[in-house]
Amino acid sequence: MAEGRLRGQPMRFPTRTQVAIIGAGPAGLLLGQMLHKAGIDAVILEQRSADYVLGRIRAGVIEQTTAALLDRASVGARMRAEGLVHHGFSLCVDGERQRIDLSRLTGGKIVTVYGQTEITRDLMQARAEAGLVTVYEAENVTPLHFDTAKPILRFEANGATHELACEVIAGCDGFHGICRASVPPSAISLYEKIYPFGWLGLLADVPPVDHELIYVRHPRGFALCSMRSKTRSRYYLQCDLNDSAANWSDEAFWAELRRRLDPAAAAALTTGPSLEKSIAPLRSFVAEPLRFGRLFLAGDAAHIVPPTGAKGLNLAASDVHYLLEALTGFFRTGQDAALAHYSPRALARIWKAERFSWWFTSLMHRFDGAESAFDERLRGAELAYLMQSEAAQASLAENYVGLAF
Ligand code: RFL
Ligand code: PHB
Repeated sequence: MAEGRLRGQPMRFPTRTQVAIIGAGPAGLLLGQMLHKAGIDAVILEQRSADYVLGRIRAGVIEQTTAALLDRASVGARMRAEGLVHHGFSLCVDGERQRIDLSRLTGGKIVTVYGQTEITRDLMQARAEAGLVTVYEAENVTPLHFDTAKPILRFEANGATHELACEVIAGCDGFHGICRASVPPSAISLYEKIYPFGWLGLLADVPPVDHELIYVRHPRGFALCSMRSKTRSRYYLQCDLNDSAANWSDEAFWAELRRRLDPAAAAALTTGPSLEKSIAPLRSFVAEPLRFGRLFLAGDAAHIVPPTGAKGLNLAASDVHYLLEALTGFFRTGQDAALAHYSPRALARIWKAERFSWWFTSLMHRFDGAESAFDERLRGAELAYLMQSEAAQASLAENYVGLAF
């Protein structure tokens, strides 16, 4: 693995590649690995250090299609060995629990609980073992000339300015990245919805309260009981958008979580010191299109979903699947036409995941004054329908395990 500031040594930076990838999150690393397997050369430029990227606590639920993609990329072994296969999860609505039997409702499908941090680590390791170049701590990365067949990435590293010539730029640089911001505003449409609350997350080395996830709807607000392993738990509480994690002692977090759980779960909850506590805002966002000449957006650079349906990382993976097909077609045929399908194909799946994530978020959270009494009654009816109707549960399950590519 090449690192811009590795032990302070000067290093030779690559000057040419087929695909220049910006961002070493799951989208960029998975794309780099899939391209490598397809015999296509790629260089990744990442603004942060590898340790910083690995320190971010994010997604935890992997769809079956994402898991299959990780297998295809030859990075699925540890996920298969250490990931937890989940056949269902629970909804807890105002103290009443209903199990959603994912496998029964979807003809045998499952999800795997395996942290984004671990996927990132596996991808980084595969990249290092294959001797592929990732420039960490690359500053002021700038995509240039992507409206021509000869795009360039300019960046700074080790105190000097460098240029990387390429044929295609993959913008895998997350929501705050430079790629989407480099597109002329007249060429892009942005669709956005901001929710009036956030999620306060806590990670702790305590056994999970249940062997499956519990999504909790409660008059005090949403809560989620998740996990990373049989000994590491991840919990979330709906919180005020302007709240700060510093306002929450561990004791206050556990007490509030206990209040929102049903009595059996509250009694079973094991508490302990937090390893991490942070607040994330909730947002729905889509950029259209995803292609601008030779610049392609993938993952959070192109779209954001609120985390309620656990779709963010999985959507990044499906983008990579479609982008890989476009790029392998392009490098095989040399024809730009092969690149045309990426944006419409990826967007069709993205909007379905946006719909599901918005629906599940709207259903499970407390909206206070942000909705009318009529809307509140409708939401109550929809929750009651979901708790009773197998057809409604089948729709939830179908979306939760992930729609087919
Ligand atoms: P990432 O993971 O944000 O990676 C983008 C990478 O690009 C780098 N970068 C740049 N590099 C060079 N030059 C620049 N100018 C750059 N600008 C940015 C960044 O440093 C970063 O390393 O995007 P990617 O790869 O598309 O992956 C998407 C997923 O990370 C994301 O969808 C999920 O983590 C979303 N998400 C969650 N999804 C779930 O399914 N379940 C969850 O529980 C969940 N929790 C979360 C989340 C996202 C969060 N964020 C973004 C605030 C919790 C949080 C806090
Ligand atoms: C998580 O474990 O971080 C997680 C799980 C399911 C979600 C969101 C987050 O819907």
